[in-house]
Amino acid sequence: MYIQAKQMAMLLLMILLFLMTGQYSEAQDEPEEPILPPLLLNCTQQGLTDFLLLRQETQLSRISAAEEATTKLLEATLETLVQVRDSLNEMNAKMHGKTVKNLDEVVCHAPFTQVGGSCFLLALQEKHTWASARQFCAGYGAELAHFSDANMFAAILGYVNTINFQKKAINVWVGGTDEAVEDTWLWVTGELMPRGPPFWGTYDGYALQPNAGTSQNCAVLWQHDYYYMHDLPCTHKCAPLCQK
Ligand SMILES: [Ca+2]
Repeated sequence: MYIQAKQMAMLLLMILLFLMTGQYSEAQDEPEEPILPPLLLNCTQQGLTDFLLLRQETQLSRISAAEEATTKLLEATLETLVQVRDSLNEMNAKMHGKTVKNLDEVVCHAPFTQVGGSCFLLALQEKHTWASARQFCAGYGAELAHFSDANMFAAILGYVNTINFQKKAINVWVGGTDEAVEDTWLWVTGELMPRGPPFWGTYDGYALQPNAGTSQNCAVLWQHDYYYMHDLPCTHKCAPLCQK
């Protein structure tokens, strides 16, 4: 026991001297060489690994921060674009509403009546040839009626039926003719007239108008066919439907 204690005291003394002098080296402490060098190597690798990991973490952190900033920028841009889109939609709706409102605000002076955004006059008491009816309208600064929109045509039929509520057998001149070139029907504006239904009617339910060749070159709203258009000799006497 005494020897072992003495040996232990010597060992402790050596360790103490080693710690105090700081003279330890791989060459000087041969007994511990097998243990310490690997530990030193491991520490060096661990330190390098830690350093690389730390650097990667820093880089990842920076990338993450940059991505977060980019995401916030994209979100802000998206929000701005949504606001721009909504503003454009709102402006478009306002412009559309203004256009419709303007159509409703068309002012027609008597004896003209506002129909579908234009001013019309059906002179039910007047009886004219087609050319004379056109002159009659010109006296009001107007033209014989011309239309290519089914909604406008429906509005005109409603107006004609309102004026002729007594359902007198009176036909109504509109501003269409194929006098210049047979079967090329033009409005007085020079525009091509629409063909077929719902504008043109039928004779006896099967003969689609116009169908009378060169003998009939002027367009009329024919009362016997619910005022659908028919061709008629331009010399017939009918009531003018003026538009301006
Ligand atoms: Ca004709």
